[in-house]
Amino acid sequence: MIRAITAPKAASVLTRVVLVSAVLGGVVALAGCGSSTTSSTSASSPTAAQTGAPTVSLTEWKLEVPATFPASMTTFQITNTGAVQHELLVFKSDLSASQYPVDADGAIQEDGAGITKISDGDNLDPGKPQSRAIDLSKPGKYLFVCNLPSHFKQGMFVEVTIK
Ligand SMILES: [Cu+2]
Repeated sequence: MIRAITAPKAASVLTRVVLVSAVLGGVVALAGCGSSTTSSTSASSPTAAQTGAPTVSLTEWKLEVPATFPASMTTFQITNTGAVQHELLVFKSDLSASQYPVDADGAIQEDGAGITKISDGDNLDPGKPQSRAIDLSKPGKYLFVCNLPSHFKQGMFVEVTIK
């Protein structure tokens, strides 16, 4: 602060140069923008892939997530692109999905024998994304699943291996 006050002339010259550059730069940017609007519209919004966060996509009746990860504590971007509510649960277990304990309706018994629930969260309304840190620091087999009534039975799960 004090140093800036002792050199007002240098500062004002610099300011002018910066302003002129900004104006010129703005004109160039506008011109460039005008000529390329049609070709660049699809790349305008950053995706989760670009920011490095893995995504879990939920829809009827499918859950999409990469099947392997390196062991880590990872923040996932969870999206519901379907028309009804979904949820994301993560279990750790040596069992394969077909061996998970289920109730009479085919839903996973979330505190059943042989499986450990490591992540749960609010149900996701259609179009409402959720960001959640999930502890995948231990190597092994995991199940990413939507366990709303009948959703597991209809195939909303992915077996994930952490290495
Ligand atoms: Cu679901």
